[in-house]
Amino acid sequence: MEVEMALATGHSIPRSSGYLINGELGDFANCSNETTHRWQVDYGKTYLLRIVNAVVDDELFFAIGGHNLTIIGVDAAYVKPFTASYILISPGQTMDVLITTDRPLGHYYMASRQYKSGNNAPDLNIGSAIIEYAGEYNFSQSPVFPNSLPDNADSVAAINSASLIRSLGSEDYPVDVPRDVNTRMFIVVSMGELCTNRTNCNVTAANKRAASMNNISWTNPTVDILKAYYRNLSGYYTADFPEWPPIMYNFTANLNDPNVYITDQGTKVKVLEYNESVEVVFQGSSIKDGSGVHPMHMHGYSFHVVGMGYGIFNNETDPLTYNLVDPPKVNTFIVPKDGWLAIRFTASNPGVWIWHCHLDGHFSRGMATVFIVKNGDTKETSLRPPPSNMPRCTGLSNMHIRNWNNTIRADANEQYF
Ligand SMILES: [Cu+2]
Repeated sequence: MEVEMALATGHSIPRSSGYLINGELGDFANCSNETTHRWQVDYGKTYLLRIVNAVVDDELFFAIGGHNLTIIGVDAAYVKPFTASYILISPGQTMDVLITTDRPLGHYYMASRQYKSGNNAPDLNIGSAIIEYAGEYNFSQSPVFPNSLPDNADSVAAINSASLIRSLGSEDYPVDVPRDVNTRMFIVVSMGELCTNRTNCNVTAANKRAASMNNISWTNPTVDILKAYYRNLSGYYTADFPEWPPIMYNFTANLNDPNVYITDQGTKVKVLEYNESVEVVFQGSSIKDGSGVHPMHMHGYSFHVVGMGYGIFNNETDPLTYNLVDPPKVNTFIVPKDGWLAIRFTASNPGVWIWHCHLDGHFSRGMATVFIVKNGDTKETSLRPPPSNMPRCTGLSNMHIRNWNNTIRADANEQYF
């Protein structure tokens, strides 16, 4: 309810009371140190940790007292192993991490802390769990805390961590990053203000905070796009998502100019041919004091991160720095605060796929769009039709699917196909 009210009124979504590790707040929360998650390990072994950031609206730093982390996989793909004293992990991102239990017998904290990239106050909560070595020993001190856990606002630590990720890119596991690009898009991800009518934008009371891509704030249609597309139903979306922002401006300046912050609502999609190779450069923006990272997440695909940098993307010099040798292949990656991210993918998975910032406070306000990828020429390269026994959503007449402003857009018992 609080979230719905915040979205309806344009305020920030409320914060949770703390960060959990395997369901427990841990020793640094006031109420719960008796139930802190504990994990017993044997000395001299190597353990695999599968870590997912399931936090709704925050990037996290994560570290383990006294132990290094060896990162071997990201988003279910192997990476060149690298060792670090902490990681940055985005909402929705997954990491496979090895730790070796070669420290003195004792107790060690694993701990997570928010990476605060925006201009709001940091969340000082720490989520923690305890690793306990098995065996006979006297241990009376507090568990060892990871001093390597970066401070909340340490953007250098955050971007350094993200930039260490590389795909295997070896002879046995070559990269399949597109070298020739058919379609290029430049998408500015920004905060903004929504008008009830773009021609009447100076009615301040009617304005609402929005998040957008190329000044389009995504609006859910009343009929799902997958259904509308494959059944040729018109009127539910338009295929005119812009490849560029409406105007170019000083993206990293905190401008307060309606020409750049006014945002349209729309259900605008980008249509791609089967197997088209696509490059998208996401440019972060500071307008409306909205600078911060955006963990961009794509459904239906993993994409290659070919470049990342601070400032405004330069389309002549920055492509010269692209990594086409061992770019990470992931489905979520951050656009740095006041920076840019360049990704490439081949549109080989037909269907209707949403792209969105994985911070729910931004996603809910419209930082999303949809790619429709057309079928190929063969049955194997085409989306299969829905099965004849596709269940209908019945008996859920009390459930509604809601728009961002809390109005009801559809009943959940509407048949999907
Ligand atoms: Cu975002």
